[in-house]
Amino acid sequence: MYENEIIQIAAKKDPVEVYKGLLELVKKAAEEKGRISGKKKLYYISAEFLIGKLLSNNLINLGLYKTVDSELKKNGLSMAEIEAVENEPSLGNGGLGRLAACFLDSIATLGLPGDGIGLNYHLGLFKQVFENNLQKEVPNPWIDDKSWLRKTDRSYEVRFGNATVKSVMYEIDVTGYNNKTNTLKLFDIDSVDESIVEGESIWFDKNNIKRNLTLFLYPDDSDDQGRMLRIYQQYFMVSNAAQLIIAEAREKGSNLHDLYDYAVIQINDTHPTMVIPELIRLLTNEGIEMDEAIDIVSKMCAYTNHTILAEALEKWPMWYMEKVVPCIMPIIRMLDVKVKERFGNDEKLAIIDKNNNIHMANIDIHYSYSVNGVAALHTDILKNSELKVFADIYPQKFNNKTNGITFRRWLLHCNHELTELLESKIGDGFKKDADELKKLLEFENDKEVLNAIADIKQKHKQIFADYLEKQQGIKIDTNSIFDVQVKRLHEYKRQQMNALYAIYKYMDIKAGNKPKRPLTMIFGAKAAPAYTIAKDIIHLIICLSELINNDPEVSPYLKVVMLENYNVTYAENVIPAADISEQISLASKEASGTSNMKFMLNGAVTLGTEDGANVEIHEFVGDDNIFIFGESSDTVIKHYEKADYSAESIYDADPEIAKLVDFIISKELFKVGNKKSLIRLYMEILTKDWFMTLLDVKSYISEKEKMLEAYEDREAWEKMMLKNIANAGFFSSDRTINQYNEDIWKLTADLSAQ
Ligand code: 26V
Repeated sequence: MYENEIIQIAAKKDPVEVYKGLLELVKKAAEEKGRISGKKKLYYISAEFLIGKLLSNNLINLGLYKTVDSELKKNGLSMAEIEAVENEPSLGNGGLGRLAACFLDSIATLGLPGDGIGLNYHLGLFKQVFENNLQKEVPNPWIDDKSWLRKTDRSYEVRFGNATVKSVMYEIDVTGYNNKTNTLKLFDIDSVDESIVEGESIWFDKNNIKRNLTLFLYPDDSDDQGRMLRIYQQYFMVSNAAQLIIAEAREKGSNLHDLYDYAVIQINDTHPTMVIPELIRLLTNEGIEMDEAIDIVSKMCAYTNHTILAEALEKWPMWYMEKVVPCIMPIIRMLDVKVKERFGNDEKLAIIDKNNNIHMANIDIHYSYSVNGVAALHTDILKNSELKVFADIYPQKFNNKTNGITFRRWLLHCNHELTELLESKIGDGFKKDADELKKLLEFENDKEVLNAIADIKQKHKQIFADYLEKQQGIKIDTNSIFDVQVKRLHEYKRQQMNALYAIYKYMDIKAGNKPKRPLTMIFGAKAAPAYTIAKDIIHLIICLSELINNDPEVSPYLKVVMLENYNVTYAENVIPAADISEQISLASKEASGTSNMKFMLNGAVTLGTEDGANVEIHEFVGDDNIFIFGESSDTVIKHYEKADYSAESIYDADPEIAKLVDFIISKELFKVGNKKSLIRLYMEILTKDWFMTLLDVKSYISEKEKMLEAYEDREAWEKMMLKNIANAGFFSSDRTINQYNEDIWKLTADLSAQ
């Protein structure tokens, strides 16, 4: 298919021209595959879709990758050169946005009619640059003539309190693997003005909605105006979604009384919550009685919770909402009154609380038919503690859907060598049925296969080392152990604990204990612009890398690397190269984690707490193929309940721990770092330590030492790698999406392409 076109495109030789040729070809091929159709359709509404670069992925899904790759080679080009032309859109913060992108891939691959709905942020999330060992945020423009966006003529009016805007809808094709396509629909307005951004910063006039509405993803919300802008964005997204859903259902013959037979909405965290009142409003405008409208909408909406952190559960002051979205306030009030009529004045169940704050998650839980968590432990915690009051009144609504990742991107695309090895040993059934990876277990004692797995890892360590050198000019030793922690920066994820390990190791080497093999500690993380302590932790890590990497006594044995602007592309490079996967959140706090699954699939071994999906990974691989440490979630939850955790008493009682913490304010670090920032972080850990770093730091250090020792038994380690790969099948997002469909969406698959 398309062979002649591919030959002609590859012959252009210029990477930009080749890229553009392939872009058009993919768009055409996707169009010719046809759209997935069906009476009932899923609308996956999400403020974030962290889609990554799309060219390779689309070529794989359309079955064109091999032809393109070989034609490029004939012309002296590499796929990597062509991929480098594409900008990576940064339309997400982290796990939640990347999950949405993996889900879209699986939905299309399974032939389910389902589109993503979101916003077309012009400058995305900020791009991270390091200056004076500190994070600085600059805009990340991505839209140009090389992007995948297609402008449509769909447009809706959206009314705010002080302005009315007209939307434009863009589309990006979502190709299914060997299947037809769905679309990601991104709404925007024509009047957005990138020139209002001040210089190379992320500052802009927050008042002018017509010019800033879709400028950035989650602009700094540390002030009222920033928070209000977020409500503008959210309402703009869902009002467009609601109008689109009604229009598409009508086109298919709905009389609106049966809207739930045509559409199901997955609400990705609370950001799209206002779709509930907005749909109710639109249906009543169409003459449907209020109670019936509520009933229809409740039968259409399902909500996914992605965090139990109280501070991350959105609640908006009523006066914001009155100002920004007055149209839906009467509906929200009424929804609140109905809850109070039915359940009394229990504050925990209220939509509008005594302080006139609107609790978005509570709207979702009362007025959807499904509420799910994203890993078994997370759902249990929701049901048994965080959302217990709700689980008691609506037990039938609560369910678990353990997250997953798309194997097309996180294996086929990012690790061609491993994919080929698997194909040659177990056939290619695993690409559609991930459970078939289990067949690899037959080879657990096969030296040739074990060596091949180790060789592939080594090859990727080299590829990553070259990439890192090109990106940041940093050289690393490919014979060292690659120990990787890449994820958003948050105290609960405890990058600071990993930094304390670096301090421990530095001191140990200084004391004369030279490790058998060098260790390369790799971090990648963006911190929210207003999250001071997170930025202090980044500062500490960069300072440690400066100190350690420049110390001739230590650097042959230890290196610390902070990846600049960690993004999907960086992830695709570093994950196949990792030996150790750091998943060290405070037990009970990480809802699922998804990088843990990506690392496992690529043969890294997990060093983790019993948190999120680590618990399920542990169950699948067994005690011998994972390194677990730290206090249990039950213990942690009890500490919070009793408020009896004190970092200071641990510090006082244990001089070894005190020594590590004290190093944060040592003269060595003051020499390379910012005193104020380091002292602030030191005080935070000593006097607050909300996420209990010092509770687990000792068991973390000893488990990590055990793991480094285990690495030296090469054959045993290779077996561990194999067992991790072989047991990763459950974590395919195809499995997750099948479960969403069977239990929640109940869509009929369009299998006409197969
Ligand atoms: C949001 C915020 C916003 C305000 C300040 C602090 C804060 C902290 C965390 C969040 C998290 C937002 C939701 C989220 O991204 N959750 C992630 O979802 C992933 C996909 O389900 C899951 O794997 C991660 O464990 C979870 O953190």
